[in-house]
Amino acid sequence: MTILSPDILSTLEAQGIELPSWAFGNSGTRFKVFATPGTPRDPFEKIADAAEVNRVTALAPSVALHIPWDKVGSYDDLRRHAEDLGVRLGTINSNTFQDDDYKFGALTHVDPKIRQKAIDHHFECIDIMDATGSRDLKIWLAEGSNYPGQADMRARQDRLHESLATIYERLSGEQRLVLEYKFFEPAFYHTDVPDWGTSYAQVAALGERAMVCLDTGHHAPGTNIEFIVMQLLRLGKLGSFDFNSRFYADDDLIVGAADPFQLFRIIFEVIRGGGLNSPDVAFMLDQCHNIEKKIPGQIRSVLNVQEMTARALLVDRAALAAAQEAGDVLAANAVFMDAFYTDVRPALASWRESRGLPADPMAAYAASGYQERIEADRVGGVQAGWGA
Ligand code: LRH
Ligand code: MN
Ligand code: MN
Repeated sequence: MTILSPDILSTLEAQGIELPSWAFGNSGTRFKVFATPGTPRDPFEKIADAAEVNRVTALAPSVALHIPWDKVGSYDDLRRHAEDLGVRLGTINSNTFQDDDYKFGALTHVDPKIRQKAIDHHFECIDIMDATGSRDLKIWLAEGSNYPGQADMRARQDRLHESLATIYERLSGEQRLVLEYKFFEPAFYHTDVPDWGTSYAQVAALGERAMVCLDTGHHAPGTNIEFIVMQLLRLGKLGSFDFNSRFYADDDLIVGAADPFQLFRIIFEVIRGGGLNSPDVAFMLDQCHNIEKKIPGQIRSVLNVQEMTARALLVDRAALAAAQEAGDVLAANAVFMDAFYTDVRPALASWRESRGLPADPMAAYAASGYQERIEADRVGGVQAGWGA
């Protein structure tokens, strides 16, 4: 007898988590980038590594690209390569944070020529989306100022709106724009899109196909992230997640590593708000594996999301509602915590086996020989992009 009902299992079966191509490249802190043997040398190898994660978990059907880190001569070839390996190309992430011209801003810059350059970069990303069949253009802006008085914050919001509107108009069909927020870094005084409210205000002014991206590592310590999830779902504006975990700032650690209970609470609100397996809400990872091996790091990550989803699906919602309505504080909390404390790992392992998947995907990957093969074959890997 499994503790996971057929309903829960079919919900879990439909779950898909998008992997970031840059998780497979070398990355680090600003102090040191440790080279990892077997690191992909081009986007094709990143896709091959991502496909390994999907092969042992059936949880990761798509891969997000970052431009220009993942520029290739032919996106048709990259798309076919992905499809041959059983995955597809997902979100296209723009990058306006590694060009000297953007030192004082990109989409918010005072100089219209610099703004146009940044807009043109997004047009290029949309052309790539047309070739890859990607739906989402994800924009994170490293824009802001370091010193009070340095910038006209209000004028920058106005220019941001104009630039985003120009980019938004270029989208076609089902394509969407998702705007990611982050409270600081690289700017340390003000950031132009620091919080969900600003992202919401900007995307609401664009239209229906503009949504907010919530990166779980982008909030001040102590922020109630699940409240934001609830609110954005309530407003119909939660477009996507960048999942990772953090102890201090934007640590980009394995999701669920720092605070599994927070991940549980977030996923509970996703379920409550109808966002689980909804086409409107993309589940993505945004992580860097600086010291651990990258492919198992990603396997661990998607398994953590699956495990917390299973636990959150176990919450007895009827009992919870009854306790809430009765004002029974302790009973409501107990219902919630019972689900969180349930060990679903044995049930998930036997369910995986029943679907022809490895019961323990981490062990299956380790035994597959793939890691040894890439370490022997690949020399001179590329960085994830931070220093490239
Ligand atoms: C910014 C961010 C954003 C970038 C990624 C590499 O901190 O979360 O999503 O695209 O990191
Ligand atoms: Mn992110
Ligand atoms: Mn980040």
